[in-house]
Amino acid sequence: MTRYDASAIEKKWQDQWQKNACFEVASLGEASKDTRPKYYVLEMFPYPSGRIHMGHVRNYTLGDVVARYKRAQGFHVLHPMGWDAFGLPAENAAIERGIHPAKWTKENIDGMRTQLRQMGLSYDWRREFATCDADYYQFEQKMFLDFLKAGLAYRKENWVNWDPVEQTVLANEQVVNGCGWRSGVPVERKRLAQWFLKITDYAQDLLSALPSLDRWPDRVRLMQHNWLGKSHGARIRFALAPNTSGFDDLEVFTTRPDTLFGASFMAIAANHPLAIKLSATNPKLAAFIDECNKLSTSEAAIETAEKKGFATGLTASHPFNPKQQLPIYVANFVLMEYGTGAIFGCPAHDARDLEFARHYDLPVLPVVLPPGADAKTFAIGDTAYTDDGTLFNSEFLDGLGVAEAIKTATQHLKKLGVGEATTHWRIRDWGVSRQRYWGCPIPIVHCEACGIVPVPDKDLPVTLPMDVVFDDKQVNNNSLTGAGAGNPLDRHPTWKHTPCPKCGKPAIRETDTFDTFFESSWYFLRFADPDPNRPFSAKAMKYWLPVDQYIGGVEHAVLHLLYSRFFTRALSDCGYLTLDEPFDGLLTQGMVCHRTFQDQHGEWLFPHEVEKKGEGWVNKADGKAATPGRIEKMSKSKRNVIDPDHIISNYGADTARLFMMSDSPPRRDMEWTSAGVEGANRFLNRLHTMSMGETTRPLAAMQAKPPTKLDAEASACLKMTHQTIATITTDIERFSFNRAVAGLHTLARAIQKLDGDTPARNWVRRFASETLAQLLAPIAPHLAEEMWHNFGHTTLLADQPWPTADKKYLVRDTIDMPIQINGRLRDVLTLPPDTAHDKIEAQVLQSQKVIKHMAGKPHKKIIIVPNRVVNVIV
Ligand code: ANZ
Ligand code: ZN
Repeated sequence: MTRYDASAIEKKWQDQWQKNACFEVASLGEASKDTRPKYYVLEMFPYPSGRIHMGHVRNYTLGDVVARYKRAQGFHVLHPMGWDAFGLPAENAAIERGIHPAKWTKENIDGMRTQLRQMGLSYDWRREFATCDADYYQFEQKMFLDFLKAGLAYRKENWVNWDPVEQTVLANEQVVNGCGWRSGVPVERKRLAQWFLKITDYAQDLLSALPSLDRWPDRVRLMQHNWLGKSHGARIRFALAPNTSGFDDLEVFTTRPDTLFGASFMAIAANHPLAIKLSATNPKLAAFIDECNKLSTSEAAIETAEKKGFATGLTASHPFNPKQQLPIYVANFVLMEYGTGAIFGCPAHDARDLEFARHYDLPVLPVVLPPGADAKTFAIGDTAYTDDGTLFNSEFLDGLGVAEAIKTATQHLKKLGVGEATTHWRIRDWGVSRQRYWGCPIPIVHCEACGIVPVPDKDLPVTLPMDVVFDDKQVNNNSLTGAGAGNPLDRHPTWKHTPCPKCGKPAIRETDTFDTFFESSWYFLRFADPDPNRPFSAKAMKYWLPVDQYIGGVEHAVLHLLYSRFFTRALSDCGYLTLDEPFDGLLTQGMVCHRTFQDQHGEWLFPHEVEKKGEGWVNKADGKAATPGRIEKMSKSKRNVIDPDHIISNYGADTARLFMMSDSPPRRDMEWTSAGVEGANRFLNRLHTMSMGETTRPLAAMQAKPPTKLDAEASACLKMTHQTIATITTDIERFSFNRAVAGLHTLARAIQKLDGDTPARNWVRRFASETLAQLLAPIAPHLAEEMWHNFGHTTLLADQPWPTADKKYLVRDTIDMPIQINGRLRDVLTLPPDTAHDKIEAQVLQSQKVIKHMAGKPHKKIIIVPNRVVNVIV
């Protein structure tokens, strides 16, 4: 069989689609006059790192299947693409290779655009933009100033996560297991003045709206729920001895006021005002505080670090029993940024407190008795008891359950005037300042006389200077933020010097730039109306938003997806649009995996460096055995990567797209295999050959009338074609693309089985083959278009409506009826629908399996649920 020339065919149809502007969406004025219902499908836009990888191929194919399908279904589809183009790799390229970030980024975009075009994706390329263009980021400078006016942005000095490799601040969301999300090295703590966005103002709303996102994966909603982290608890003020360094009491936040009688110590954060005060006269404490400050603020880092404390020598009184004095420690596991920066420790019922208590030999008194345990003998060993139970050792709380005891204890505290119920959020405000060059400049001027001065509208945008010097070694101590290393803006001879917009005296520009998540928090709005004169119009938002289907990686569950929900609300409050939730449906695709291989020395091998030999694998280079390892997410470090270019040039984009969709459902991880690629390619070749018109299986003329009489085989093929339309339609609606591909295979086989040259058969063959091309089109659009052309059409398949199944063919011939005996499945009978009950009974009682399981006993009753199930009661 000769292979079809994928590269020629694919190029031809890509040119045709472009020439006919098939996927271009009219600008708003005309677009809103379109009578079709709108549908906005969007894939998370890529960072222009250089080349596309298989994760991109999967993501964009998924989006393209949805977009092409919806278009054929009669929707007015917006399907755009652009570039998330600010970020650190561009700066690293500048440092390592001396290329300007702008040039590096542009070249990468050009390369990747070519690759995406080769994939035949149905984008409206006229809407493309890169977030590093001043045309784009000018608008977000204005947004930031609007946020500032609305009190949604503020500047504050505080402790931040500092990535020592990237030389910049990271948001909490960007610290993974205590390490920088990109650099992978442990994050340090540093005190800096930073700009923040008040995402906490929206915490309750972001939480309350989660249940309404019913087309989002539960997993993502749960992650956001936990990230927002609302907890109910109490604030309690513990009295200190008079004249304790100017403090009267120590306020703590707790979720467990019920455990107060088990308290054995107090602990405060290293940066708690009391600790700082005490350290002024205590060098040892000062040294301990320094040590704590090296530890990152991330929860994971704190969880794994050894729990250490410094005894201050001070004590606090127990609120219910003022005679009991609790020693106060400065402890490395208490965060200043959470609650009040102070806790009471109850070792019996909190794991960290227990670890701490064992280390410093503090009492461990249990106050919650697990169900069924004996109060006389129950003791805490290595693990704290954190579940529900009955209070004991707790005076007036004894006998209560945990929830009741929390209420009672809180009421009591309130009566004493030392505490009250409160809610607490885990989420903190979003720190958006980054000490980097390749980002959007923060439009602020610092003036000695006037303080913080927003750049006036008439002076916007503040553009990045192009003449910068990269030198990560050079540290500038005059830096305004104190974090000069790594930021060429800081060292630029002129850029940062500007007259104060207010008083005209010499002043200095903010040299920090925005976190790149700033750009991705509103790009989906811009796509709907990329007008040079405005960020977007409210009218366009009303028409196109929300995004009907968003598709991307689950790794963005709490970063990008939460920021975007916040941004949409904040922009709405600033009058830009009227919308809360930007993404109506969300599909998070699984990873593309591949087997790993190692050579004799344990070095990783690329898949193309090995070949199968007998049962095992060998290294092509030396013929020696290669060790196959686990099937893992494709990653450069383990070399288990396949270059999409290689697949596209050898097999064509359609093969890559088809295999991507055939292996597993989109949400799950999939394994890329060469056998799978070969299989997909063989199938397409078969379809191509079929469409070339074999003489033994001719097609009826294009306009031929449907025959009045069909023989049994032709009729079966016609029926199966209609059934396939119905099932593939449902499969695509449910994103069961792998099932849709299986359906295509079945239909192709049925068509090939139908031979013979009679008018009836020729007619059915044309109908079935054309339908097959139509159903294939969202997944393998080039070959489908070629088939359409080979069948004699002069129209473009991309413009054809989706086929509809004729209901009269959807009636099934047989039904599988499960047969249960006393509720347990024992057999399945295949019967015509609506079989008479006495006939069903007779067949059931003849079933060998039923006879066996009844073991000679008579049946009491046979219950038949028509066309569903039969239950035999014995
Ligand atoms: C006493 C106690 C007893 C607690 C007990 C727990 C169990 P969530 O649920 O995450 O909100 N905590 C409060 N502030 C803290 C800080 N700044 N740094 C470290 N830990 C802090 O956690 C609330 C619990 O975390 C609080 O309840 C407090 O310990 C601790 F059997 O108070 B608990
Ligand atoms: Zn001034």
